[in-house]
Amino acid sequence: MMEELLARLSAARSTLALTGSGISAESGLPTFRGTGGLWQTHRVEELASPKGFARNPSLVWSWYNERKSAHQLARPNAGHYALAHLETLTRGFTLATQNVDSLHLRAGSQRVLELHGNLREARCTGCAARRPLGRSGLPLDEIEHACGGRMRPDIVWFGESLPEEVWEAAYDAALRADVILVVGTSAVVYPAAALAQTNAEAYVAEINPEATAISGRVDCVLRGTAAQMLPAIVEALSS
Ligand code: BV8
Repeated sequence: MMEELLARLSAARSTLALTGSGISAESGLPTFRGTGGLWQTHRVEELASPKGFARNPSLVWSWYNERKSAHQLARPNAGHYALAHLETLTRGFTLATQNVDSLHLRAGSQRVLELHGNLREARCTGCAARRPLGRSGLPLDEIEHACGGRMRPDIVWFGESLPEEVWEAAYDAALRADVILVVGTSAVVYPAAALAQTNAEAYVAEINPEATAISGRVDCVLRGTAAQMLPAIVEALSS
């Protein structure tokens, strides 16, 4: 399995990596659906949705402020750094992440598409105002905006479309990819999960300690963690 993946990566004119919360697990950040995941400990439909925000903006911001503080304390792990290194070793590399923790950027990845937004900024629901988030997010007494709108996390919630230019770039990268690495995602959230299945010609490799919704449809399964497998791939390509 690994040999063929290495050969394909070396020969690839274009490579796409699609990541999910699993790549940040070894940085100490909880995933969504795993044991102890955010969806186990929180009623996410109330928190990560436009309706939930409209109903109780302070509760939603308290949750995102908690996550923002955790992101600040977390550090990129060997998996994040390996993808940043892989970008320099392969041609036409694009990283599309579902994560909002900015750890890929902090690890030095350059071409990063944040499919579900990020927790670096808040934006107003009523006008074009945006503002950076502090280390612990947004003070709850600053949610209401002067225009009458509310500051919300710059995140894509369920039922919301992904940022058009980001989605177009990711979809185009998937169509061009000779190799698609799918790392640390349960592949249940669309349209992000579709990126792994859009291009029948691509060689798709999944890196995940557990089986996922697409394990039966990929060309290569590396059953291990991101911080184990990705450095091994980069090591082999660099030698
Ligand atoms: C959309 C942001 C068009 C918030 C998230 C009905 C109405 C409307 C839409 C839908 C509908 N029915 C279905 C849909 C589509 C819906 C969807 O996909 N629903 C699913 C749940 C069925 N999608 C949407 O709504 C999207 N928008 O479709 O727009 C539209 C518009 C209007 C009307 C109709 C359509 C928007 C999706 C974005 C939602 N936002 N989060 C936040 O972060 O707070 S989703 C959330 O799930 C996160 O973004 C997360 O990244 C994403 C995916 O989860 P994963 O990252 O995969 O995490 P998970 O815990 O699931 O898995 C972790 C994996 O890591 C596991 O496999 C585990 O084994 C592995 N792992 C663990 N440790 C490690 C590891 N791997 C490697 N190493 C390790 N150490």
